[in-house]
Amino acid sequence: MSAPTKNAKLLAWVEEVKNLCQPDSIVWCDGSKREYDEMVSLLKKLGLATELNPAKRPGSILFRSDPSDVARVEDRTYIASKTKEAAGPTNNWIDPDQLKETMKGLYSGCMKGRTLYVIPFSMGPIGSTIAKIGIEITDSPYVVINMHIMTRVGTKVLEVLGNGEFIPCLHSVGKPLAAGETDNVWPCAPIEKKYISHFPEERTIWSYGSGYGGNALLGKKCLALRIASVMAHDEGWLAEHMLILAITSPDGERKFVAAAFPSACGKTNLAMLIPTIPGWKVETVGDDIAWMKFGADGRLYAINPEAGFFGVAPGTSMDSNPNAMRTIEKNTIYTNAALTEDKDIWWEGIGYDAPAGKIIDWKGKEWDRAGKDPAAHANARFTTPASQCPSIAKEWEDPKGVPISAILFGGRRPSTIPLVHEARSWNHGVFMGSIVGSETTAANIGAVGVVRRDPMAMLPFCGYHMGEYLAHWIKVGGKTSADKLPKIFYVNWFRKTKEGKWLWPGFGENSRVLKWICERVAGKGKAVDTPLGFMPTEDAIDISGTKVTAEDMKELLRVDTTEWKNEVVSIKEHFARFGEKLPKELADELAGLEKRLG
Ligand code: SAT
Ligand code: MN
Repeated sequence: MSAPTKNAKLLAWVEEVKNLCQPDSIVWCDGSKREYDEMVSLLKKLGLATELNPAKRPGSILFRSDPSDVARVEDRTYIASKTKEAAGPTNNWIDPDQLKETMKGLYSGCMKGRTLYVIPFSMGPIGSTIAKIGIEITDSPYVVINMHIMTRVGTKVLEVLGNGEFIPCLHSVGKPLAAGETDNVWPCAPIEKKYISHFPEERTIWSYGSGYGGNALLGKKCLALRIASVMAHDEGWLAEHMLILAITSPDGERKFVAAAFPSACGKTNLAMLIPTIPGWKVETVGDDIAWMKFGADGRLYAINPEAGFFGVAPGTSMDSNPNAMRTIEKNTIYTNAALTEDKDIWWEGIGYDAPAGKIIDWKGKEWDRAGKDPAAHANARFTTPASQCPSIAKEWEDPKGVPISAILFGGRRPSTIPLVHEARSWNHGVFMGSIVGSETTAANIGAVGVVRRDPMAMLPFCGYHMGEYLAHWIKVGGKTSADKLPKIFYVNWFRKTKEGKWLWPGFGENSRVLKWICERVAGKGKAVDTPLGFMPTEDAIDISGTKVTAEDMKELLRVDTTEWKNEVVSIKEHFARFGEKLPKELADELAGLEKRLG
């Protein structure tokens, strides 16, 4: 096939990769439905994809990955900047020349027996000034179909690219085929040969050995967060691990909110929330990544650079997230879910018992219902088009983005952190983001109640020194007037009583907290000044019709000075990691908090 581009840099790169990886053939992806269907047929023929019951899940397929290839591999993920210092204390670093040497050895001949696919993709609406173009070269048809859903793929992207710049993303599953050999199981390389590598100065990504999620769909965490965070730093914007939602009050006032939570804290659920307070409406712009830039009016505008949702399946049910359940009714790729006898999917926490009959677990074996092993992998995923989401906001593809009025930070904190508090200023809000963390629970090995700090939920996704990243946040706040900046809030849906009972019902009831946040943004909303920042008065959050008592509310909003003094000690340890690079403004915020605590 002749190449559908004249971009010299792109043509030269494809030629170079072809010579290195030695594929049998090259296909330039056009992003069409026909191409998607052809890939699906191929994957079904190989036995890698199982077609689901068209009466129940039209257009949907199930994959089972290799048991070693089920999640992102953080300890095999590298930021190979020129110096170790540039990658900072929170990233794995290898000298880029050395890493390239090693990886070239692995890439050499790695696509033998396979097709090399060239996937032109746009992160963000095609042609938007905020969007970025990447080209992923991969030998995985599974990656091609997932990229079709998660990004905007195809010939149109090449037209917009012209002779311009793109981000090269090289991917191989790392499993060359011998003559006549075909894949009969999910192809990947053993863990010690997996590398998810980023070369931030060159804006380049090299991934080897994994076919799964964030390791292989290189537009997502690799480009849209790790590389984009470096570009955002240099160009004066923000690339963040945040959902974006629209919220409309009963009087029709509409605002946009972005929120950063570490993994497993309910970002997708919040993005698709159905409010329990009458008259309020929440709509979804994105569930994982936000790129935010200043508009001509001095406000921060956000786009969701993705086109689909790559969500965790277990725990997703008509109770926890009905909008997600409706989104995945059709045209969805499932990975590592269980398969029922009538060819539907099932997982733990789907809201109903596994149906009668044989269930095939995520490893492809008949599931033992009485046994200890789950039927679906805990990180089983759905890949589904955002356009199918019933709560999708009409602006979700607006190339200008949506103006952000509030930014929320949060994590799982059974104690210490109140239900909600509001920053006094931008810098104070950056401080709140910098101390985000989740407490380990009985489910984790090691001490219970230890806080794992995850600044802005970006710990695994920041492509450079975390101290400099925090300094960048401070700098962004100086680019416009304070009244134009989003207000910053810290939320905690996970506070418990001493007896271990949840104090807050969560899910749709979180709309009650969002309502107070909207009121604060509008200059209303009753609040008290506390050492932590502004907090709602005990009657400010509407709890009518819930099981939350006035006593619970008191506890949810309690600031325990002893706990907070311990928190300060823990924050000091956390900040010490950044040494000289800790912005002075954050040290000042910590000192201010310590003083206010008395
Ligand atoms: O596999 S991904 O990195 O895309 C998803 C996740 O880890 O949140
Ligand atoms: Mn994520």
